[in-house]
Amino acid sequence: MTKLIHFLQFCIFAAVEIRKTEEGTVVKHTGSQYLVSNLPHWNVVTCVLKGKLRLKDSHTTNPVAVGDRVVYETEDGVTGVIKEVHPRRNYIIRKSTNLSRQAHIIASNLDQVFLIVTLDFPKTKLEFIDRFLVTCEAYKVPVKILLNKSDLYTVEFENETERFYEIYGKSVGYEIIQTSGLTGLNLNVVRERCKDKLTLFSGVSGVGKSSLINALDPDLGLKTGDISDYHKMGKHTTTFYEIHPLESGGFIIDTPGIKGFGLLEMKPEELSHYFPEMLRILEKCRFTPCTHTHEPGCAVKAGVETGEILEERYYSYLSMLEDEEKYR
Ligand SMILES: Nc1nc2c(ncn2[C@@H]2O[C@H](COP(=O)(O)OP(=O)(O)OP(=O)(O)O)[C@@H](O)[C@H]2O)c(=O)[nH]1
Ligand SMILES: [Mg+2]
Ligand SMILES: [Zn+2]
Repeated sequence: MTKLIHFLQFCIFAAVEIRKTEEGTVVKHTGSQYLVSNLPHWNVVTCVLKGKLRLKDSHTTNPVAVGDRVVYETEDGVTGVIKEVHPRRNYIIRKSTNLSRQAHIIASNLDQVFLIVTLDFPKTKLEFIDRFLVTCEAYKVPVKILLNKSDLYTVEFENETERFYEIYGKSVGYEIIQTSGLTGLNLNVVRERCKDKLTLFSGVSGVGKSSLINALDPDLGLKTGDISDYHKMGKHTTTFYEIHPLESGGFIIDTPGIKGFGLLEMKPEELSHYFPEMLRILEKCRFTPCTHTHEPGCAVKAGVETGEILEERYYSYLSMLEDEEKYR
């Protein structure tokens, strides 16, 4: 009997010994599998989620997102089970429409976001850009704009390009980098900005996210798609969220093109805090809080009159405010 007990004790001890607990970052999520790596190194382990983690958070469709720091158990160093997700430093989240109950975490623990935008093939709508930027501001993730496919913007786009710089560069204050995956314009600037950082590349389908990442590091060989001639829209080629190591340093997350971008619940009086150009002057409004719609002595409305706040942005603000009130 004692021998048996000793044998059992040995077995338990051996099992505990073999099963190691490790930490890593989720670098890809496909269906039920999560690839986890010990960043900044690149030893990838294929993991599944422990049952109860799957049910943990009913407000999001994905309890574990790319970028999450996780604790997992592994016996062979090749496969493992995720037991715990560390609290997120930050994240970017979206609802597919204003009506959807659940939200999707795009990625977490980001150093910065590059919003990839095009003026044509496809044309990125200002409404989309503004909603995306508001989310970055609300979740405190630094964001830069890459104005991509610059090779296409010949003289007929001169005014549009200038206006784009006036709005997002001069008035709001974001850094804008003109890029082209095709000609290689400013790729060195982008490589420099990506060094030692985890950068999310996001934007609508077809703006050239995967092509740009390939141009930054041709060894990655990511799949790219066409633009439909008729609708001038992308075809949703990238289907997974995935972190890639860049040869020149840093890590980039390629993502599927975003379709709709419903805002998350925020208080109407809070929204203008996420428009940097409004945030700078809103303490001059006579009333606090002010929704900058009907209140007398409103500094934001006065700013629209003088051109300090640009009309395009103010209209975006009003449309988001309306949505917030409609879907509350
Ligand atoms: N003219 C021009 N075309 C580009 C450039 N970058 C990408 N393209 C083209 O745009 C199309 C879409 O490129 P992708 O890299 O697949 O776009 P994506 O943003 O990754 O699209 P999704 O994965 O669907 O979200 C392809 O036909 C590319 O050849 C560019 O800088 N200039
Ligand atoms: Mg892609
Ligand atoms: Zn006001």
